[in-house]
Formats: sequence, C-alpha cells, structure tokens
Amino acid sequence: MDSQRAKFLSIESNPITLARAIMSDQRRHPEAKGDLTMILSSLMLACKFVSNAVRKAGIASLIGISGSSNVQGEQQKPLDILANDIFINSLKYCNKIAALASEEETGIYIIDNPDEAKYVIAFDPLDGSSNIDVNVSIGSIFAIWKRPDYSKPVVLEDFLRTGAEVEVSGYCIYGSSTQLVIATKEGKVDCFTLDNSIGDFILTHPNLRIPKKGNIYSVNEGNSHFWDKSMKEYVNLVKTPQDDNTYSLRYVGSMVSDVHRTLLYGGIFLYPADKKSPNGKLRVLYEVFPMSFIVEAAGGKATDGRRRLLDIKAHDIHQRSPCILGSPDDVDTIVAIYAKNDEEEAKNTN
Ligand code: AFP
Repeated sequence: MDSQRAKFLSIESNPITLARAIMSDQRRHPEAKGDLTMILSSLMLACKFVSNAVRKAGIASLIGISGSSNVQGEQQKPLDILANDIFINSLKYCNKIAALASEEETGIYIIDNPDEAKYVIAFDPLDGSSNIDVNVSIGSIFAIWKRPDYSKPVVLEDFLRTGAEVEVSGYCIYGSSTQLVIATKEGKVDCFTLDNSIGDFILTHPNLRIPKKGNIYSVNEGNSHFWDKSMKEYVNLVKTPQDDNTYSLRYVGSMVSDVHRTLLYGGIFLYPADKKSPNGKLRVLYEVFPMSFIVEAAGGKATDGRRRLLDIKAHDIHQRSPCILGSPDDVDTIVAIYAKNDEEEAKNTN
C-alpha cells in the first residue's frame, strides 16, 4: 500500500515505537552496553501493566480493589500497592538495577543481582493516588542514577545524590490516553502515547519544548493563608491583569497532570513551603528531581524560589522540598520576587 493511501486510511505505516526509539538512541552511543535500554524496556512494561490496572479500577472497585475483599473473599490490593509490586517485579528481572527507592517502601529495596548492576532508580508508582476514586488523571514518576562505584555493594549513598546527576527520568500519565514522557541528560524530551490496539507506545510528541512563557498558574491556593510574603506577592501579581495578559488557574492536585499541562501549554506549577509544611510536600527523589529534570531538559526552569532544584543533594530518600517549575520567564518572575524580598529583609535585620 503506498504511503498516500495509508494516510488516507489514517493508518501510520512507519510508526516510531518506544522500543525502536530506545534502540536507535543506544546505537547513537556505541559505548553503551544496553543497560539503560533494558531498564527503560522494563519501565515501559510496568507502565503498560499499571495503565491496564488503572483502566479497570472503576469496574474492579465494585469487587473491592481499594483494600477490601472481593466476592470470592480474596483480599484486593489498593491500586498504589499493586502499582508498586508491578514496578518492583518488572525492574527486578532486568538485572540492571542494584536497588530501588519507592514512595511505597520505607527503606531502599536491594535487588539480589547476579552481575554488578550499575544503576539505581527512585519512583512513585502511582502519584496522585488520592484521585483514583474520583477518576482523575494520575501517573507514575521515576528517575535513574548511575552508581558512582558499581564494583561495590549498593548503599544508601547511591541514592543520596543531586538531581543534576540523573541519567534519565520520566513519567507516565494515565489520563484520557496513557502517555510516557522520557527525558535524557542530552536534553531531549519525547512523549509516547500508548496505542491500545497494538499494545505499544508510539512517538507522538518528539523533542518537546516548553513555551518560554505561559498564562496558567497551578497551585493549591487553599494554602495561601500559610504562604510566605514572596509567594503571596507572586500569586497576587498573576491575578492582576497586566496589559492584555491574564492568567488562568488550573490545579488538578495530581503532580503528573499539573506538570504535563505546564510542559505542553506553558505557565508555572508551584508547591511551596508554608507554615504547615515548612519543607513543602513533594518528595525530592521521586517527584521533584524527575519533574525538574524533564522541565529543564525541555527548556524550562525549576527552583525552590532561591536555588535550582537539581542542585539539591538529597540526604534522605523520602525528603521533601518546595517546588516551583515551568516556563523560564514565569519562573524568573517569582525568583526575582524572592531575591527582592530577601534583600529587603536582610537590610531590615541589619
Ligand atoms: P496523593 O498521592 O496523596 O494524591 O498526593 C499527590 C501529590 O503528592 C502530588 O501529586 C500533588 O501535586 C500534591 O500531592 C497535591 O497536594 P495537595 O492535595 O496538598 O494540593
């Protein structure tokens, strides 16, 4: 069939699948041993399984997927625990991961590998899980680091790294479609959409770039009473129309959804520290680092208001941090407000 006719039938005759994209990436790095290829293939499989489980959640809840028993009296796992098991099992058998850190695990989970595995991974298997029961988009988030010395047994310090040291990070969004967004340290961000009819992720948004400036701000404004002066000033500023420029507020409360929209449409996502949560809410290793890495790779910026998020060195696998990320011009505006107010405060205390 000629390509004209295939187009007419809306059938892509030469799709770039995720597997094909990963393989061609590997070919561009002749020194690569294929370890990351194996890890990404395992993650791709895990995301497909989780996507399938998420799609069934509404029906399965009739038989008690949220931790109760089904009609046969069998105990059902909550979806986030199920997703955690799926990720662990999928990564265990690729033999390229030495240990993992998960939102669902208290400590690091060491994998007994026959060979020296060079990589560690941190992930949130199902972020935004409080949204499951109301059918709102949720996602999985991950970041992969190379171990500084993989001839030695894996240790906690292999995870206590900066975000700038991440090799690959990504997220999978289970929304109106299932999409996997992957960023590499070369600064390339690609988005693949799951085609359920063939069971494969297809490259649909190659080389994603975040708009330089947007007109959407995304924050839980219910916490505004507890914010610091700079946060209040910034949000007041975006709510005050400047010339023809007005901002809209969009907040899902599921980081993957809010960041995905910010990446595609531009604007800013904020989860600041406040009086109730002095360190913010979001977790550094498996929320803040992977999302900041993706946003920076797409040309955006990520800060806690005063410093670049990827420069933080983790000291705990479940550590939290304030998180502000998005279009570079929007992030620059709030960073300038923090700098101005900090300077004023320093003057007043001297
Ligand atoms: P859940 O996994 O408990 O739903 O939390 C989701 C999350 O970690 C992140 O995905 C959201 O951006 C953030 O919390 C929402 O927090 P608020 O509900 O405090 O706005």
